[in-house]
Order: sequence, then C-alpha cells, then structure tokens
Amino acid sequence: MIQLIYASQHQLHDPPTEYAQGDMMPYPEMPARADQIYHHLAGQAGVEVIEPHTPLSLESLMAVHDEGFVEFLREISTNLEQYWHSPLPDHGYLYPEVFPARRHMNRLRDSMVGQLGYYTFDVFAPIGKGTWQAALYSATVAATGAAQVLEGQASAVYALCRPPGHHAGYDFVGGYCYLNNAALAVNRLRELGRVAIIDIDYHHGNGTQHIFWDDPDVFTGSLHADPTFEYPYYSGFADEIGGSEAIHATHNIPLPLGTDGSTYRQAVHEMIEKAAAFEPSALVIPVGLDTFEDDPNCHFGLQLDDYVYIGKAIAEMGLPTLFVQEGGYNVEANGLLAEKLLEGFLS
Ligand code: SP5
Ligand code: ZN
Repeated sequence: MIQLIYASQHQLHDPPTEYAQGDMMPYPEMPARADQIYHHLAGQAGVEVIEPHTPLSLESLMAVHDEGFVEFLREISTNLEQYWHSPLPDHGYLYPEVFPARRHMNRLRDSMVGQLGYYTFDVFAPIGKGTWQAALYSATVAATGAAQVLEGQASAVYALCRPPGHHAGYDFVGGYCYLNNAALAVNRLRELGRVAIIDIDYHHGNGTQHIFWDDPDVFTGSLHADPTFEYPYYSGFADEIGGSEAIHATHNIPLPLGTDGSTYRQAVHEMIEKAAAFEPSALVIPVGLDTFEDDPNCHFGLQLDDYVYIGKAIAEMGLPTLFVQEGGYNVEANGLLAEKLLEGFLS
C-alpha cells in the first residue's frame, strides 16, 4: 500500500507572476502541480490518502529554522495589510526587491520590508496572506509522512508537499520555497539513527545543505544541473563536502545541462554508494520531477523509464524511505512521473 500525504491548504498560496529577465511570466509553482499528482494517484488501487488536520507547532519548525525567521514568516503573511507601508498590490503578494549583501549590509531591521529582503535570497518566493498557512501545512505533510514511515505500515510513503522546501535554509526563503519540508522530515526520522538525503530535483538543494552543513549525523546528497550554468548558481559544486564537523556528510554531483537518462543513472549509483557508506537508518528523497525531458523550465532529458529505474535503485538500499515533493513544472506529466518512481520503488 502507498500512503499519499496531502493537504488542500497548499491552494492558499498562488502567486501571480515570476520575474524572468525583465519580463513577468506566470508563476510556474502553481496549485495545479500538486493537485494533478493528487488526482492522478489518489484514484489508483492501493493508494491511501492521509490528510493532516493539526499543523506543526512553531517550536518544531525551530528545530531546523531560526526563531526570528519563523516569526517573520508567520507575522508578515498573516498581517500583510497591517505591515505593508503602502496599499497592497491587487494580486496581494509582496515581492522582495532589495537584498542586503550580508558582508556589508548585515543589520536585521525592524521594518517588515527590511526583514523581507534580509530573510530572502532571490525574487522567486513572494509572500501573500495564504503563504504562511500553505507553507505550514506543507511542512506538516512532510512531518506526517515521516511519522508514517516510523509506523511502518505502508510499502511507500509519498509526502505531496507544496510549496516545495529544498531551497529554504536555516534563515532564508527562495526558489519557491519557504520552510524546508524535507529537513523537518529528517528531524523526525532521526530517532532511528543517522539519516541520508538523496535530492533528485533538477536544482541543487541549497537550503537543505545549509541546514545540515555541520551535522555529522545527516548525509546530504544532491544530484542537479551544474550551478555554473543553472540556478541557484552559488552552491551545489562538487567541492562542497560539509563543514568541519561533518566532512563528507555533504555530497554534490553537478551534471551538465542536457544530461540524459544514462548519465543520470550512473550518477544515481554513485550517490547511492556514498549514501550507503554513511550507514544510514532511514532515507529521505526530495523528489523533483523537473528532470523530465519535457519540463518547460529545465534542461535534463529523463524519460518515463528512468524514473522507474531510479525508484528501483532507491528501494535496493533497503531502508525506511520517505519521498518528499519538490519541483516539477510540466503539470500534465507530474502524476505519471511520480507514479513511475513509485512503480520502480515497489517493483
Ligand atoms: C523547487 C524548485 O524547483 N525551485 C526552482 C526555483 C528556480 N527558479 C528559477 C527560475 C528562473 C527563471 N525562470 C524562467 C522560466 C522561463 N520559462
Ligand atoms: Zn527544481
């Protein structure tokens, strides 16, 4: 049986546009992404849907995030009108505009606009009045997934998180991400022992790496498009191997733009070998479906059978495993890609 964890609160977060080289484009991280996967999987035999009703406490969020950061996110989102200094735009989202280069401009200011830039690293994570609830429930979906893995009744557990989380760090949002769902799940699974993360999103999981950088008990692996050419540009290089307390607990495999299934499969094996050598007791897989050949925003060439292959390779590690939804912008394909991954995992 597959347990699919889903919370409809994700629909409360629906920014209108994204800034793309001077143009405003429709925001690709849209509610239909998660709902398409939900409708595709929920109707299938052997799939049980679990909808969490009680959100995580602020305290549990602070196990992986900075206290001031969590409070900022909740405050700004739930009291948007009250804090904004001029009339809110009709679409209702605040887009950060000015970012302190922290080497020189490093004072956390009291004003909401001062905090907005401080706690943000790019222009891709606008905040509206539903953002906090959506992000909180997304984090709760991941934590519920981890609890289900601990319970051990299901043969696969898939946390259908939205908004995604792997670009959100200890104290920053960015890249469509607000709270780091996978990191919160890892934190629950730690009661089993060491935990390994293998992030298969097209983009480097820079937020997750930031959170576990100095943690010797969490292996943080990520395969992704080479940041020399691709977002997030400033992290995800092969020489990033963890902080002084956790050397080799971080492992990055940057891959060229245009990477196809056969190169990707080899990289998956290399990553699994590194993760297995860490002797973890549980596995968290941040799943980006944006590696698909027909993803509108990304440049890898994976096909349906590659997802089956990856799922199977992950299953061969023989560990309690949680899948956590990250990216994937071909809305029509998302459900089938997730299905293929699970098919391989269960085969
Ligand atoms: C979770 C995740 O996959 N986040 C990715 C965030 C990266 N977004 C970078 C967007 C760059 C500009 N987009 C142009 C779209 C043109 N179709
Ligand atoms: Zn991505």
